[in-house]
Amino acid sequence: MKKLLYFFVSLVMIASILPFSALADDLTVIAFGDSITAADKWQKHIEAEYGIDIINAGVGGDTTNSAKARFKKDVLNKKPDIVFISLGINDCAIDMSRYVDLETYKANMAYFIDECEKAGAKVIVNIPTPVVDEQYLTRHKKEPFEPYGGPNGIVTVYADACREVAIEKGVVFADMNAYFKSLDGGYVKYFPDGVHPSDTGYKMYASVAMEAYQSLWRGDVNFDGTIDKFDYILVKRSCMKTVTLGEKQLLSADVNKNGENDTYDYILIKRHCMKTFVIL
Ligand SMILES: [Ca+2]
Ligand SMILES: [Ca+2]
Repeated sequence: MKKLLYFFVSLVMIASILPFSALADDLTVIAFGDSITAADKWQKHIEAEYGIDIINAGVGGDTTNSAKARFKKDVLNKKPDIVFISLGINDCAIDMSRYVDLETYKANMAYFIDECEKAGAKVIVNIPTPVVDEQYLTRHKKEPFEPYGGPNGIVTVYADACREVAIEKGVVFADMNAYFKSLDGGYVKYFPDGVHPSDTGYKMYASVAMEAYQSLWRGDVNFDGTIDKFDYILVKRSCMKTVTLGEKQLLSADVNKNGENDTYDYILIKRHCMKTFVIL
């Protein structure tokens, strides 16, 4: 009798899970940014490796000001579920007319985040990558950057401001700036023209972006916005091979980030539900 009851309870639970599984393959993901995004290279790495299609809404040379003019058309009107926002390097080109001052940059970033969230989308902010002064200065005047100790000095100021806005707004960010700067042997070799990543650089960029993407959904395997017993059951059954999870669900299910769907994952989800552990 107990077994039969369990069977029916399970059926009800699975039925309530199924519609969300379908949703997993219908997510509209947009990358909104400048030339680093317009090149469509980091997105292609994500598509190839994880099967996640990303709409390219990048325009070369864009600042947050110029991108604002096309934001509604290129982002909001497409009804996105997830938006990567990747802007800032052109804003801080202090020697050029397109320069956007720091306060305006912060206000624009906050505006993009707010509008995406109002439209029901989750946001991932890609913190601007560092630049290589020597190559950068072959195309820009040197003097305006001197108060900042060079072009990368001002990029760092904008990257820090970008991170602050993301933290203030409570959205996920992919810290490209900190990541590249922390590499053994430095970041210079990954930016051959001083600004745009090399093929390897784009691959690294993609892995940092993907890490942020995964953290949006970690533990929330049925994508309903909460981590609860349904997620626990899904992951446990996936381990028992009585349920097959989609690719995106498998990424969300890997709570302990070891690249596998295993016992630890559903134990952590259970502990999260019991409030003895917090999935970040
Ligand atoms: Ca859930
Ligand atoms: Ca795992």
